[in-house]
Amino acid sequence: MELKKRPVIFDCDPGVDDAVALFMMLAADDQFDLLGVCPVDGNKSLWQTEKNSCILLELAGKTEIPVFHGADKALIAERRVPENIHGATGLGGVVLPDPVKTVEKKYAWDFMYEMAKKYPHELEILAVGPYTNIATAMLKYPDFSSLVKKIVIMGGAITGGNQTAAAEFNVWADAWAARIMFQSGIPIVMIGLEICFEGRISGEWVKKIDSIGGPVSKVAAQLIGEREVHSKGKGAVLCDAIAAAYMIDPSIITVTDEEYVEVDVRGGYSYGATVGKRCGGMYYASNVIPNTTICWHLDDEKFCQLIYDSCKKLDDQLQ
Ligand SMILES: [Ca+2]
Repeated sequence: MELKKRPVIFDCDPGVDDAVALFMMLAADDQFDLLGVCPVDGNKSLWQTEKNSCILLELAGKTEIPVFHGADKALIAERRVPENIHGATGLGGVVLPDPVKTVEKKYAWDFMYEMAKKYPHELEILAVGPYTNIATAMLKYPDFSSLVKKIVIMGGAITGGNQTAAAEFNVWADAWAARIMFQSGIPIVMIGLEICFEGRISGEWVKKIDSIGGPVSKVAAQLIGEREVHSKGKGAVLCDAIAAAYMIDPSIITVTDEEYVEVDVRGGYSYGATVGKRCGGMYYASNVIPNTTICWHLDDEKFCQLIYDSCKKLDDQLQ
């Protein structure tokens, strides 16, 4: 008997690491029913993240998966422009043809709500860009949060940010949206910056992925390889791919804890910081209910193997 697949939406801003995360989710088609891709303004402008989503789905031969029209700016704040670490197009130095595939007319938040109603208490969201689409669904549809099973995010940082000293990019880019999401009551699994810097992809792994030889593997190897070259031998960091890895095989994550996370939206130096309160245990707050599972450590070898296997599977499917 075929096991029931987990319904999931991929919310993203591709983005080099978003691209690899998407490949991983597409390859896990025995486990997931990937209902749709919801790009958002983030690493690049919305039109570019939408275009990149279509390009990547075409490359992987998964054009049947719809892409929905997302938010082109943050909920309240001015658009916050990121550092240019994903290259001019968001996909590093990778050059691919313009897509034939087009974006659906439906908005991402309306699609998310429809799917939450269709799969009550089953729908999972993997969110690896700013959380504007998700927060919009929460604001527009008051019962949305009660219907979603879980949100796995790449975002946040407990011990210091990357965009600012306090804030990680995805949260900083739309801190109000992040705050609404963390306070929604939906269980959140957080792949924060701390674990991202643990997941390192070496030059050896890049060569192995490249040697698979298919179109997906070649692109993945180039995307990861460009990061690896600049890592001074430490290995490429690919944050969003760790969030996808958690979805596919949570055993890759070796240490977690439960915390109550709040987002600072007051402005000033700590704007966009995710402040965690540890729950349970002797020295931790005992009177707060955790809203977030924070992932702290991972099995790096298993993580790299999963990226390799995912690329290989997609290329095998293309043959
Ligand atoms: Ca991203």
